[in-house]
Amino acid sequence: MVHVPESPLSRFRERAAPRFTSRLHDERVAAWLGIALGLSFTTAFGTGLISHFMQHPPGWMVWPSRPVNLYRFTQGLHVIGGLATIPLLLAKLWTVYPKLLQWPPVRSAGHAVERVLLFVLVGGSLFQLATGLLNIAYWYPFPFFFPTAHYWTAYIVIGALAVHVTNEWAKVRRTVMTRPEDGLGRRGFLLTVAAAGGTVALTTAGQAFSPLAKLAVLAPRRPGIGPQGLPVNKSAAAAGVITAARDTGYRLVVTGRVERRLSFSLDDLNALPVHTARLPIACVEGWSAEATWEGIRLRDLLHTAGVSQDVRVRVESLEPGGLYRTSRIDPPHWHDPLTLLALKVNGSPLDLDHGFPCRLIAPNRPGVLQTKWVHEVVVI
Ligand SMILES: Nc1nc2c(c(=O)[nH]1)N[C@H]1C(S)=C(S)[C@@H](COP(=O)(O)O)O[C@H]1N2
Ligand SMILES: [Mo]
Repeated sequence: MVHVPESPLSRFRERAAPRFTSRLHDERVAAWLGIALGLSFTTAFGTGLISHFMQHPPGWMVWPSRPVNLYRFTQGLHVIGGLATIPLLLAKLWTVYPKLLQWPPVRSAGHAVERVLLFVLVGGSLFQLATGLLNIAYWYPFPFFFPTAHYWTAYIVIGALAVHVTNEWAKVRRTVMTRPEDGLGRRGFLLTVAAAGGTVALTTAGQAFSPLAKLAVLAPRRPGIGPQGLPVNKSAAAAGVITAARDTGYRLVVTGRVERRLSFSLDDLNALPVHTARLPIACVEGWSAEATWEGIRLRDLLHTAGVSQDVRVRVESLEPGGLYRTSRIDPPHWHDPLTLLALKVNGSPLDLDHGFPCRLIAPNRPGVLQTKWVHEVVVI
């Protein structure tokens, strides 16, 4: 027998190496969690891109105004699905963390690259879920602008995910296709994780789906709670518009590339033909709430002013500053008969917090673009 002298390093390793006794640190659990995470991150990426490009469409991109609830659905899926992913990711990290301490840490150049990418994937995923969660909680303990950071990190995560899936695909397939010899605890663990994700979804889905509103204990905002039964994101006081909005000298003007410039007092607006639309406010934060809006069709106003069919329009708020004081309306949206300059909601004049005297409401459009306290329509 050859006696191999123990090196101090190997002795250290032996003592430092934790013993991973749970069977749940195994490939089968990791594979199923990986599949679930792959699907949820891909969904979040797709719905996130929709949200980004609806808010910042490049010149050539035109979004349809129907289906009315499309954005409400994609953004609900993005936020509620993202929240439900948190327990999945934590479970996956717990399952695979023994690999973090594997020895030797790198076996080859290729393995080194793989590990670096894995750190990028894990770090990026945690970053996306954490910043998304903080954003819907209106808590910004970080120094960067959330939408920009969340948007660009998404590309890093999806790239690292694509490489990871390519590397792991064969192993995952093999693992999930073979029958395990023992079912010991794995099924129970996976069901527990699924139940945790399901519970998060169930207790937040009510922010978008009113039949579940009573269960929405984890949702920061709920339909039905707020003036006129609608949540408020930015109040009139926070926007600094109270005086301007209450001013009896208020006028709504239609300007820019028009044949006739128009100007209306609030009484003039109330004398115009009224139309009704049942439409949701669908906030980027995932909550949404439907309401019955009454007001003037934007297209009627533009036709009266005299515009060509393909113009774009910008609405301007009385709000003196802030990111959401204006928004652009492209032809599919301003031609849509449901796009209104609303004067009433749920049967009474708009609350100050919902945009009195006049707000934009249009189908299939993120909440941030449903400009409140509108006083000017500019044809561009
Ligand atoms: N002028 C102005 N309009 C605005 C905002 C704003 O900050 N300023 N916030 C928007 C956002 S983020 C949402 S979700 C909706 C919310 O409308 P509500 O408060 O009537 O529910 O208004 C939008 N309109
Ligand atoms: Mo919003």
